[in-house]
Amino acid sequence: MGLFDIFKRRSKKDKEKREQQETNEEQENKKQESSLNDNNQELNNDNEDKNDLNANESSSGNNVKDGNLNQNDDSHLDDSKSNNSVNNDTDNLENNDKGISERVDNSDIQSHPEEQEQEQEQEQEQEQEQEQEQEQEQEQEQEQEQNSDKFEKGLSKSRSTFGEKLNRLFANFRSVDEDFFDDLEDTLIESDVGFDMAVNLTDQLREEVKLQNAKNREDVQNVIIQKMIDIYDQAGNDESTEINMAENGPTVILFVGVNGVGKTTTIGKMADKYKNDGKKVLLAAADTFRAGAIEQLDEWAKRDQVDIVKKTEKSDPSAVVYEAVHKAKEEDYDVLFVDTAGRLQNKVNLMNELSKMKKVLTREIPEAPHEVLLVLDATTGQNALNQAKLFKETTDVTGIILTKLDGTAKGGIVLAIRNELHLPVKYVGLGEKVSDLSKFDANDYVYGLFKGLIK
Ligand SMILES: Nc1nc2c(ncn2[C@@H]2O[C@H](COP(=O)(O)OP(=O)(O)O)[C@@H](O)[C@H]2O)c(=O)[nH]1
Ligand SMILES: [Mg+2]
Repeated sequence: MGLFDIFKRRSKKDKEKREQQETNEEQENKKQESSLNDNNQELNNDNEDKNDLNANESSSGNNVKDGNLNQNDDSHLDDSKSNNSVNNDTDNLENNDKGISERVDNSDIQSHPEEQEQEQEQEQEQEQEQEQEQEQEQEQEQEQEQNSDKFEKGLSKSRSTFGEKLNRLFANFRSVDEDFFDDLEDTLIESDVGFDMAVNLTDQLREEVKLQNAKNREDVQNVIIQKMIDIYDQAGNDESTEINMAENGPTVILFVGVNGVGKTTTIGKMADKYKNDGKKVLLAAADTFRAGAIEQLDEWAKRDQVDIVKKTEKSDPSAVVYEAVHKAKEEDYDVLFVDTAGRLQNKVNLMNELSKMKKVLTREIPEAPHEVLLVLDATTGQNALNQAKLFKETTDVTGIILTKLDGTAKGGIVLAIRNELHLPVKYVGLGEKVSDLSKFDANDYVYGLFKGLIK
């Protein structure tokens, strides 16, 4: 089954879920209304009961039984007083009711006190265990929700604009003519799916629309969305978004990319994640070009409470890497993150610098680096793609980290990366805070982009 079909099913399920939620809410409202009515009735009944009780009490003499009764009454009077949240008559009356039934239970307890106590203790323990389990489950659910909420919020700008643009295009649809395909091409280019892809895609769509003889708006829209998703799906075959971890010894992850894209920030965020997963993390400040860059990574190391290897400004980056990988091996670190400088003024320089670092790494750990993550700033659109091509030519990039997705309306870049670079996006940056980094789920993202358009 193709991705488009999966998305179609998902879209249908989402719709059903929404409708179900709405009916549930309606039912809940109705229930609340009727229980309010019930409560009122109970209130009346209880008042009658209470009157009866009072009548009984006053009519009987001052015997021992009555003494108990009064004591009990006093104690649950105190109970209800101490319970701050009890502030309406209904609740008070219910408490009184409970008091009365407790009193009946008490007489049972007196006949087999030890057995009852044991049973009660066991019950309490079980209840506590159940409560704990429920709390844990709730926490997990909340965490998941928060994560996808953050993802949703961070991406809402991309989604609305990409979706809106396509929507506008379809809304203006008159007929399948050259003007329509010109508009489609413009829309795709504006959304940063990449120039080549925009042109290719439009050509393929022209064919497909003809082939399927789509004429009305809905048919054409469906053909186009399906084709885009299919192309995206095919381009992403055997892409893994997992970070490749070493089987033994330290995993070395090299971060490359031009200045200002967010390498140092991403290392700070990722180090925190791995540290919280119980990993022993080491940072290497191999961007020695500016003192500020070393200080910035040092700040993150302090904040994340992880170790760092650094030297003075302008020292040889490979010397920093050497010291770091040595330390990582000797002292059993799990992960080593290497921050690098992103000077691009000369491709040969860049290539030399990166290959020197790699040589130093492989001498200590033959499989290292286990990942070379290229950091790209999503707000720079087509520019980011050009950078990516250059880095791909100079070094073996294994994955992409796409930052600043919170600040861009150009979500189409994700399609372009997959179609033109054939590199998996592994993480996305959704803000400047330590928690603003999410694992990337490509299908979730693309589903989000097209969600409103799938018919
Ligand atoms: N809004 C936003 N800002 C980011 C993100 N990632 C990094 N930044 C900011 O981008 C700027 C450059 O980041 P930095 O890590 O120094 O880039 P580097 O030169 O590649 O190391 C800093 O101000 C970061 O706070 C992100 O995902 N969203
Ligand atoms: Mg930096």
